[in-house]
Amino acid sequence: MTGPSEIPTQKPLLRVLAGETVWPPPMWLMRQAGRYLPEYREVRAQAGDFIALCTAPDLAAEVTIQPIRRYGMDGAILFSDILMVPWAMGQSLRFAEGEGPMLEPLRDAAAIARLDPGQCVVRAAPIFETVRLVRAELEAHAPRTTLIGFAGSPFTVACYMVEGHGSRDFAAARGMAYADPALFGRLIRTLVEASTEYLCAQAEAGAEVLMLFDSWAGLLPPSQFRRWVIEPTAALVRAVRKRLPSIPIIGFPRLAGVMLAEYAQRTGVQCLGIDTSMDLRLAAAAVPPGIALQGNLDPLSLIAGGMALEAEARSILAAMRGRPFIFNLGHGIEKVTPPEHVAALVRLVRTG
Ligand code: 1CP
Repeated sequence: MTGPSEIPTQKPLLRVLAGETVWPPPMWLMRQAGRYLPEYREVRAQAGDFIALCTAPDLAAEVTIQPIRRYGMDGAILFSDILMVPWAMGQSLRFAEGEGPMLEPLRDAAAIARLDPGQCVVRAAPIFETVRLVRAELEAHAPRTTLIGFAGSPFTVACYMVEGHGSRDFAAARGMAYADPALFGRLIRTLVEASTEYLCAQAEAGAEVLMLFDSWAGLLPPSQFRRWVIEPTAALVRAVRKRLPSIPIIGFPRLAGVMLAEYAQRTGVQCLGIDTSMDLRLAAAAVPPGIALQGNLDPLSLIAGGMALEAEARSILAAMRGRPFIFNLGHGIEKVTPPEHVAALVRLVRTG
């Protein structure tokens, strides 16, 4: 006899994260809710600024669901941003139109000491309400779609916090890591602490999977990668698992290159997000077989569409057949992407 706890989950994305091969593979796209969708632009205009949108549960839930309604994706990613953690710890943040995020840069011990990690889940309460609303909506109307919560990894979030804005090389942040590793380490530990609470609160509100975005991991040489990416990520995964032993976690150490294998072995994640630059067959050979892979279509091929898109998508499917795999992009969708190209990609992947 099979008791209720032994009935396998039917959601394809959760099956893959449990180590099963599901074919055709489940799919979703990084930044699938966003400006390439006219229905998103409409809600965005209603909300006013970006932080207002992230902290208005009805509106944030609506934009989270939009790509599910349009394409029936297997994963719905919470609509929020990795910089909402610094914001919730009290660092000033604004999203300037056309310029990206602007934070009051943290450059010394006093500024880092002013952060309030205990405040994070208090100020982020509207985000957890969004998670509750989305989960209820998915259960009612898209029961096969898995809700993914997320945070930035400590290193990538620290990059923005120290630098104050996006950058090609995050020289101020990486400079601090060399010149004053004790201070940079304090910031990283603060982020591990706040992000643990923030991710657990998302899971407790209904997120079924958690993803860690480490967009700038690839800037680091190996010794620094171990210290600022692998160790803090492993600490974060351990702390989350202590509270939620079975929550699947996807790590995305973008441009990690040859460090991918060590990241897979030492952080404790169930799935690796693979960026556009990585050969999927090499990634598969480098990581333990129980770890699922996710990726890695070039977002530019999705803008082009047609034969270029078809060739790229088919080569990914061929490389990953027979393996636990989630189809995704290798980086976020671009805002000039034609929505009908996304529809064509979904049809292609769904027919295997
Ligand atoms: O006005 C707008 O519409 C703002 C554009 C925008 C959007 C749609 C930003 C500003 N953030 C987001 C949402 C977002 N960001 C999501 C949610 C949903 C989804 O995936 O559908 C997620 C997961 C993120 C994650 C994020 N934010 C990352 C990691 C992934 C990546 O792209 O590398 C990073 C680095 C950020 C910072 C950020 N937020 C926004 C921008 C333009 C940036 C990049 C800044 C830069 O470095 O130049």
